[in-house]
Amino acid sequence: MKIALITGISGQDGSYLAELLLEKNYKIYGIVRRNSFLFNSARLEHIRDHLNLLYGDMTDCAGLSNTIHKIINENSNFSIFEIYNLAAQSHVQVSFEIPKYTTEVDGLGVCNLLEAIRVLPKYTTDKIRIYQAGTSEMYGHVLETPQTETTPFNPCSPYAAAKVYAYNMMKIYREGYGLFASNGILFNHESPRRGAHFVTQKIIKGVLDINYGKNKDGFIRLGNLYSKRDWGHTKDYVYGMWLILQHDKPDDFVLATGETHTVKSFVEKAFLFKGLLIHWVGEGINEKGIDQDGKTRIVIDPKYYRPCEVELLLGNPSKATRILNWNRKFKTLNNLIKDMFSGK
Ligand code: NAP
Ligand code: G4F
Repeated sequence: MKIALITGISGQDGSYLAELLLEKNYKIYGIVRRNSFLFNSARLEHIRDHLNLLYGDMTDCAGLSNTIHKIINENSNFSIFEIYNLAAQSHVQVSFEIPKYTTEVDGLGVCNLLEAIRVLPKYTTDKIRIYQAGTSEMYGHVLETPQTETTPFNPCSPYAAAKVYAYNMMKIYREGYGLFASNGILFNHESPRRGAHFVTQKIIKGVLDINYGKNKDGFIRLGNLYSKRDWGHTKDYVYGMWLILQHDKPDDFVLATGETHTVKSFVEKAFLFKGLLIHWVGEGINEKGIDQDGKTRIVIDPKYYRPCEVELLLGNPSKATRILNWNRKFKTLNNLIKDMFSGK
């Protein structure tokens, strides 16, 4: 019997990964944070009855340890126990506002998890595999393009610094204690379930609101239009996470599309889906996106600028393609945008 624990199961990636593992007949546990209503269940409603959800928080080491013991005790005959650590304060700009909290969850949270596993008997740890949700943000001010598994990290946000710590802890516990501990280095991935404050979803929802006359201003406020991102579809990336843990040994893998686009280009493509052709006037904070009828659709709001910006992300996924046979179903940025508009 295969069992899995997903931290961050209520998030974008967690919900798609849970669907994938259900299809593969895993018994799934998930850690959720209590909130004043119950927990954030919006992305899980359709599969809620098939999941075993437990309250927990990455900052609570005793709680994590108890959870892992409980799962092992409930499933004494398990063959493999896969742990996907997806929980994080995942917004880069927010990490500048709450740097210590971000470090505690995204960095020290991984130490808490690894320690909870390390102290288990060897015959148990030999059946545990851990995936850590590493990120292309770790490359920061990039030192090489395209970025691969050997490109040095050069983080430029509290979020990225915490993720580099977590990445290193995974390697240390792999090399030092022999744990099956693998890092994914995932480039940006999006979907209809993407959080509303990430740029792609903000643009898609903004275009839809304009289209349905729900946006009184008639325009979207954005920050840096010139940063470049390697955007893929989340469904392809959670499949890659699963493949990483099916490999015969623990290792680190880049998952990316190998294409990069500016935020500006994403804006143009998204508006074009609804028949609006955007051209640009002005410079810097006065730059505007105007449609074919002369209506302003994009304005710059400096509040969305970051203290440090990752200007260029472009990943080379050839190691994952070659070793894991990872292939993407969503081949183009337009495929992704179309699916995000579908809202499903
Ligand atoms: P997301 O939608 O923001 O989901 C984050 C999840 O973490 C949510 O379930 C959230 O719970 C949970 N969480 C936050 N703080 C927690 C805490 N203290 N204890 C326990 N759970 C906590 O992020 P995502 O896009 O699915 O990303 C999943 C992981 O991949 C994250 O680690 C992210 O940093 C990493 N990553 C994402 C991308 C990407 O492009 N999406 C790329 C590379 C790496 P609530 O629902 O209660 O908030
Ligand atoms: O959508 P974003 O907030 O994603 P970002 O910062 O690349 O981080 C995401 O991808 C990482 C992987 O590389 C993950 F690790 C991380 O958890 C998260 O999922 O911003 C993308 C770009 C940035 O350059 C930002 O400055 O869009 C630019 N941008 C321009 N205007 C904006 C906005 N970003 C946001 N969120 N909101 C804006 O109004």
